[in-house]
Amino acid sequence: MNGITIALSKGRIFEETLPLLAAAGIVPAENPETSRKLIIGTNRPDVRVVIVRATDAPTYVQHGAADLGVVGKDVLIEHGGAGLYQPLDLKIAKCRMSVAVPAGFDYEHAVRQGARLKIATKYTKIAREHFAAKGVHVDLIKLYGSMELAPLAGLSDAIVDLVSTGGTLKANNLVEVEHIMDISSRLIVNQASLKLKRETLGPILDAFTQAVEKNA
Ligand code: PRT
Ligand code: MG
Repeated sequence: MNGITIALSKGRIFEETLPLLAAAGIVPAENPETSRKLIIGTNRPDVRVVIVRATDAPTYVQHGAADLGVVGKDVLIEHGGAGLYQPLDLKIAKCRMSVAVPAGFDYEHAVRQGARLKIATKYTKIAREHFAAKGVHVDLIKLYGSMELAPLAGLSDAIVDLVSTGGTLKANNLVEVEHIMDISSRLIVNQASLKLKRETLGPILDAFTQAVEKNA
C-alpha cells in the first residue's frame, strides 16, 4: 500500500492529535468514541487511521502495519522503542510519572531505613530503573490497571503511576511522594516508511512540527 496509515488510541491521544492532523490537512471521517470501526478513513484518500490500544501503537509502527503513530513516553519507554524513529515530542496528553503511597505511610523513613518496598505498577521498567538509581530494594508487582487500589487492598506499599490532576490519588487517600519524570506523547515513525514514503510523509511531519512550535 502506498498510502499512509496512522495508529492512534482512542480517548485523550485521539482527541489531542486531531488539531495536529488538521494542521496537516487531515480530518478523520469518524469519531472512534461513537463508531465501532477500527479503520477510519480521512478526507484524504491516501491517509487512514487505525484505532489501537495505547500500549499496542509502538508494535503496529515497528512492524510497518502503521507508518506513523502517537504514543505516550511512558508506553514508549516500556516498549523499548526498537525499530522506531522518534522525530517529535508532540507535547500533548501531558502528565507525570510518580511514586504514591497511602496518606500516613512515611515513605522517606522507610527508604532511609533500607526497607524492602513492595511496588505495584504497570510500568515495571521505569519503576525498576528509578529505584535502582536510588539504591532502594523493591519487589515489583505487575498490574494492568487501577494501580491506586493496590496499597489500599494491602497488595503493595506504594505505586508507580501516571498523575495529571491528582484527583484519582486524592479520591483514594494516596499522596505523591516522588516525581519520576514528566510525560507527554511522541510521534513515532516506521524507519522503512520514512525512506520509502518520504514524499508523502515529509509534508505531514513538517506540518506537525510547525503546529507543535505554534502551540509552545
Ligand atoms: O485506558 P486503557 O487501559 O485503554 O489504556 P491507557 O490507559 O494506556 O490509555 P489512555 O488513553 O488512558 O492513556 C494514553 C496515554 O495518555 C498514556 O500512555 C499517557 O501517556 C497519557 N496520559 C496523560 C495519561 C494520563 N494523562 C492520566 N491521567 N494516562 C493515564 N492517566 C490515568 C492515570 O493512570 C491515573 O489512573 O489517569 C489517572 C490519574 O489522573 P488524575 O487526573 O486523576 O491525576
Ligand atoms: Mg487509561
